[in-house]
Amino acid sequence: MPSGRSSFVVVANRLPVDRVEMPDGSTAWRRSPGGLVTALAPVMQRHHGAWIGWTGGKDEKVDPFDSDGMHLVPVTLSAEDVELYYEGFSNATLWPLYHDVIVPPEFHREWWEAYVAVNRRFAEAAADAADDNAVVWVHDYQLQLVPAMLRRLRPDVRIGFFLHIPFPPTELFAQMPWRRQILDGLMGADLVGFQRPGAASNFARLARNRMGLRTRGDRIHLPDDRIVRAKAFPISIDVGELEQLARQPETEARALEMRKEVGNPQHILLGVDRLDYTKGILQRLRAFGELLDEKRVSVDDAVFIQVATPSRERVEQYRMLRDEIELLVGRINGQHGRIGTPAINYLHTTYSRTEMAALLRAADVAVVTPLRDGMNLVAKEYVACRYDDTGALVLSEFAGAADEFRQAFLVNPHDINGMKDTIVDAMNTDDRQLGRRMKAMRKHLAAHDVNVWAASFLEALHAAD
Ligand code: ADQ
Repeated sequence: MPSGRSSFVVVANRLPVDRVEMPDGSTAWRRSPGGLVTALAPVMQRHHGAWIGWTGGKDEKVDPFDSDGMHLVPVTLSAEDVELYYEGFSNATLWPLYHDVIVPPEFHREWWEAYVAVNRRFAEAAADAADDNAVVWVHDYQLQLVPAMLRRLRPDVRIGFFLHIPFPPTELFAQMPWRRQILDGLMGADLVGFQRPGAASNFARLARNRMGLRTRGDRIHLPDDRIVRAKAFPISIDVGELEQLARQPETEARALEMRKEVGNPQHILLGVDRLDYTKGILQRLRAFGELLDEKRVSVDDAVFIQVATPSRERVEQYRMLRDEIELLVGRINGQHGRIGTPAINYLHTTYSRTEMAALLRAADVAVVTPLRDGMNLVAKEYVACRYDDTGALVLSEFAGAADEFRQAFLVNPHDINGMKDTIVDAMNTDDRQLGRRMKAMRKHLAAHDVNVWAASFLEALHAAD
C-alpha cells in the first residue's frame, strides 16, 4: 500500500480542528467541538483515516499533518474562493434555496464557477488520499459536485454523501440554474444520505422527473447499471458525553446560579441558535413579546434567555437579521423590563460546552422554532441534559428532529398565535405529564446517538451495490 494513503477518507468543508495560538506565538490545532468529529474519530483512528477540509483561513498553505490519530489534509482557499464559493454560492445561493427560500437565493455565474473549481480541488485531494478501494464519505451542501468528480478520477472507491441540511421540494430546486450539474454531482455517490425521509423522496422525484431515471424503493437506477441509494439517516449527538456533563455537580451548581442571576423566576424559557434566519429567532421572540403585551405571561414569573452565536457575519442577510433581532429585543425590554429584570436576556456570543450544559439544565422550556432545519441538534441536546425527565421542549415541525420527538410540543413557527398558545401550554403542563413526554423522547434518543448514526450510514455504504 502506498504510504500515506487511507482506506477511509472524510471530505468536508472544514477540517475537524480549530487553530489555537500558543503563548509563544506558535500555532497548535485543537479538535473542534461537535458530534461529527466525535462520531468519526474512532472510525478514523481504526483505519488511519484521512480528513480533507479547509482550515478556515484565507490563502493559507498548510502541509498535511497528523492530529488525534487522524491524518488531516488542508485544502487552501484564496480570499476570492471564500467570497465566491463559501460566502457566495454555498451560503447565499444553496443555503437559502435549500431552506424554503426564506430569503431569496442569489444566482451568480461567477459564484457557480468558483463552486465548481473548489469542488474539483477537494475531489483531487480526496483522490490522492484514498487507498485502492477506499471508502470516501463526503459531507454537505458545499461539496455536492465532489462525488461525481471523484468517481471520474477514482472509479475504484466507494463513495457516500451526507447532506446535513434539508433537500428542497422539486419545485424549489428547479429554480437552480445549475440543477442538472448538481444532480449529476450527487449521483456520483453510491449512497446519498439525508436527514429526513421526505428529503430522500424529493431527491428520488428529481431523479425520475428531471433525469428520466428509474427508481425503486430507495434505489435509483443509472443508465450505466450503477445503483445510487437515497435514504434518511437522521443525525444525532454524543448523548452519553453530554448527559455526563449535565450530571456533574458543578454543572448543576452553575445552573442554579444562572437561575438566581435572572431573578429565580418560575419559568426560564431558552433559545440557543446560530444567528441564522432559518432558526425562527424573530418569530419566537415576537410570540413571547405578545404574551407579555397580553399579560398572559409576566416578567415576574417568566424570563426568556436567547443565546445567538455570531454566524456568517460577512453575508448581508445575516447582518440585517442581527439588527432586526436587536431592535426587537430592545423594544420588548424597553416596554416590559424593569431595572435588573429584562424580559429577554439576549447574548450574542458562543458558550462553552459546560456553560451550554448548565444553560440547558437551567431552562424549564426550550423553545426551538426553526422555519426550516435539517435536524437541529439543540433539541437533542436539551433532551440529553434532562436526565431527571423534567422540562418541556417546544419544537418546530419544520425541524428534522420533529420526526423523532413526537412527544415535544410541536409548533408551526409561522403561526404566531399557535406558537403563543403552545408556549403557554408548555409552561403550564403539570410535571407528571411533562415527565412522561420527556421520558419517551429520552428513550428514543438513548437508542439513536451519533455513533448509531455513523455506523448505520457506513454499514449501508458497505452494503451498497
Ligand atoms: P446548524 O445549522 O449549525 O447545523 P444545529 O443542528 O442546531 O444547527 O447545531 C448547532 C450546534 O451549535 C449545536 O451543537 C449547538 O449546541 C451549538 N450552538 C448553537 N448556538 C450556540 C451558542 N450560542 N454557544 C455555543 N454553542 C452553540 C447544521 C444543520 C442542522 C443539523 C446540523 C448537523 O443546519 O439542521 O442538525 O448541521 O447535521
